[in-house]
Amino acid sequence: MKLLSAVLGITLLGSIAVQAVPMVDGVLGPGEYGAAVSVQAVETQFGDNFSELNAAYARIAGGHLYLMLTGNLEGNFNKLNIFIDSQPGGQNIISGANNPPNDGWAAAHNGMRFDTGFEPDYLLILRNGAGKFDLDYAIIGGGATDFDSFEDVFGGTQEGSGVTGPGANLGFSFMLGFDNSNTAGVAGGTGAADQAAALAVTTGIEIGIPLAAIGNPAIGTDVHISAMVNGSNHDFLSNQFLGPLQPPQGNLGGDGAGNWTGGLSDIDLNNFAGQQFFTVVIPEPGSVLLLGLGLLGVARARRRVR
Ligand SMILES: [Ca+2]
Ligand SMILES: [Ca+2]
Ligand SMILES: [Ca+2]
Ligand SMILES: [Ca+2]
Repeated sequence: MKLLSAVLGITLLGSIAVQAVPMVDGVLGPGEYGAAVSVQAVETQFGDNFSELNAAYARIAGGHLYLMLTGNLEGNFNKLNIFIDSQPGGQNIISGANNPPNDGWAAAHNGMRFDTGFEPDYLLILRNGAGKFDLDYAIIGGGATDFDSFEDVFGGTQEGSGVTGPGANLGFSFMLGFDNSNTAGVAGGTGAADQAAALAVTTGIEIGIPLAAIGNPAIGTDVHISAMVNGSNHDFLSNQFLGPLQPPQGNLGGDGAGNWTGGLSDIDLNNFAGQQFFTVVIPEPGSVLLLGLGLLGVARARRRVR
């Protein structure tokens, strides 16, 4: 029984090391997430410590997808756009006509093409400035009212944490935290990022997204996510994407070469090396418990051998 007790102890420690659910406060806390699911590969040309995406962390727990993107978002209403591919179908090429009109995103994105295999179904838009932080949620390919806009989530400040009320159109509530204090991470430029520095950043944007808001993806589903910093009119892409662009790489702008063209119709992410999305797998419910039972099974087998 000694070995069994020891294994039980280890299993218990393992359960304690991973918290039940992350605290959505904009800080990558101990035990909240596992290893990064994506790390920045290129320095930022959109403002060092103003607009940079250092790394992404994800966790499925309590009916939510928790997402932590370490870095900064400039308080000039630059957009952090998070496209989520969690259902069959979707728009590999964004349509300017067949989308909700919120924040003017669809008209500006008309014709933008994602990497082959990435067909987003949902979009979150995050932005801050003038003493407030706003969040938009939209169904890609949805009708005129298939979105909700949540203004001033933190109640009069650009940083903090809060929970939105249920959306007036679609009824979902989102948890949101923003800590913009990072002064390290990737440097300014267009060269290769210092990935160790990127992984050392523990502050930024943290979101709790109800799984129901992304169509309740089935167990075992690969949810693909493409996050990027865009200009304040959705029409000038930075070089800060997760999954990352590859160095050397400057801002994409509207034409992929850093020029403003008034829209993103010339952007085709297939023309840029690597996948500008990352993957989160929907786990079995109670997989931590199953891991514990598995360890017990191993312990019992070992006892029989002895
Ligand atoms: Ca946290
Ligand atoms: Ca930096
Ligand atoms: Ca899809
Ligand atoms: Ca690509």
